[in-house]
Amino acid sequence: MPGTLPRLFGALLLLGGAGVGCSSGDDDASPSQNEGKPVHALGRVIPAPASVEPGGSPYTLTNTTAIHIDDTREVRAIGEYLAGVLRPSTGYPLPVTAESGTGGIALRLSASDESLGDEGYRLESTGDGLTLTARKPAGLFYGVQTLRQLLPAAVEKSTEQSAVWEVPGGTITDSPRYSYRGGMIDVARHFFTVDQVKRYIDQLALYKINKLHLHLTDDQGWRLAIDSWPKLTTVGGSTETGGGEGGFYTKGQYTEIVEYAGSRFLEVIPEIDMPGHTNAILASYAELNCKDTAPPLYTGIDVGFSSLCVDKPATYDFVDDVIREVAALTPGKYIHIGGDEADNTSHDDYVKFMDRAQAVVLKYGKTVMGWHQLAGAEPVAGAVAQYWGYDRTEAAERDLVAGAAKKGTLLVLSPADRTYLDHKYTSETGLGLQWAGLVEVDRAYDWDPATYLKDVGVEEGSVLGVEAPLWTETLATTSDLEVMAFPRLPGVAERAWSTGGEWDEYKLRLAGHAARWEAMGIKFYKSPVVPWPKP
Ligand code: IFG
Repeated sequence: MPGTLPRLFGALLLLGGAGVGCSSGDDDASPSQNEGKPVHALGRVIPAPASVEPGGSPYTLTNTTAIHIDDTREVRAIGEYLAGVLRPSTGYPLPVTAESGTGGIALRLSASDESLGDEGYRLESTGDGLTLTARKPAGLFYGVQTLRQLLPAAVEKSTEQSAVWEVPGGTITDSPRYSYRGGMIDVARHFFTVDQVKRYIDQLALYKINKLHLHLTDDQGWRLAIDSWPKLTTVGGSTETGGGEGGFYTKGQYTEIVEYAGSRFLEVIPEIDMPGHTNAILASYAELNCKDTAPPLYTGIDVGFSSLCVDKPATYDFVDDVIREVAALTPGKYIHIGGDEADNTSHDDYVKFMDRAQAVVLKYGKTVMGWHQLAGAEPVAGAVAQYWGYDRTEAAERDLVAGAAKKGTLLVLSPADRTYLDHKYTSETGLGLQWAGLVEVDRAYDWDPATYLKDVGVEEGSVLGVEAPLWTETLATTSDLEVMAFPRLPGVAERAWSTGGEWDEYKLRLAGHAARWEAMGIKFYKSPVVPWPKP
């Protein structure tokens, strides 16, 4: 799947092509050949931009640089966000001003270039100033993420650094391949606080991810307060895998996550996993069990043993109450109803349940999302199925998904042996699972969402996007999350944003990001397959 442009710039990076937007005085060979000094070439951004035209003089930030904005709330917020990144490390005042002025950094909205779409942007860097132009605020936000990566990694430090704050000269014109670019965090197996989720949101935003799928409920825990069923959290939220204290979000805290994600242009997609993965529900309310007896809370890591009682009317009162309250808290388009591993629910019961659960989601004005087992029921029009198969998934299961796609169900691709960030890199990796095999950094990158299910007849048009799930059976801390997400997350984000791209070129860009993660205090796995700069 040859991506001409990134590969071209990879080669130039290696050859040190003069004027390839490398800032003056910097060695522009690949990181592994330039003693690890960062290479500021326009072509080193992740995800790879659609079009990169290096040339002209670099733009250098100084203590007189201002951030010029259109005088709207959204653009001002993006200007302040950018200043928030630049001020601590440069020590410059970097005023954000709606007053007209030349030079400096300009953030402009303009409807003139249709080709930029809702999330695209143009970045123009010249000796006289740097201009970011977009049709929508999201595009400006993504342009800011690119701008960050064009500055020295030290810009990510939270203390003043002495560096030449230079952006290579040239123009980047960029927009995403897929509109659905997701990261999932499983806060059910292990609970993660609002601040821990916010930190992950910031990391997802660095790589232009625009969906945060929150896996809020599972056998081991229920993590969102529901007024009409309070024991879901007081009982169901009281523990977690391994027997820890668990936890849950109040409605206010969930709203805080939603709003923070929104300020980074991520839409939150809450998942209420049903009818399987429901032990926390059943342990909280005896009356929701077929035999009116509640099972004990569960702190292990088995799957597939629990099922809601499909024939009980109370079950549907529960589903209606929960979806109603979650929908009221969720400004986004989707509610994810899970549907995976309902091994203790008969096929007929599964279909019956998913019919009724989907109808409730529609009743409250949301779009249905579910794991791809939804294809075995009757996906409603507009439903999105999240595919989590892998190389050993049986043809019959893949055919089922392809059948649903042919009838209009859109797919979000999360192949477990490529995008499951909870999987071990190698057999030496202490954390993580490996039921789908080992997922080294190159394996997480080396696949093409457009053709991944082509062999069962899934057309490119059926693919809505890509998502990287981070399951937490074995992950309990922020550093656990980060060492599994980095360095694989950027590669999945590139599969979601960019077209093409080959490992041998990408790995050079990826290697250059180590200095950024170090500057941000992000713990990452120094995989031997990546040519990290020499210390
Ligand atoms: N499969 C389960 C998850 C989690 C995962 C861990 C899905 C859709 C294995 N379901 O992935 O709950 O246990 O890798």
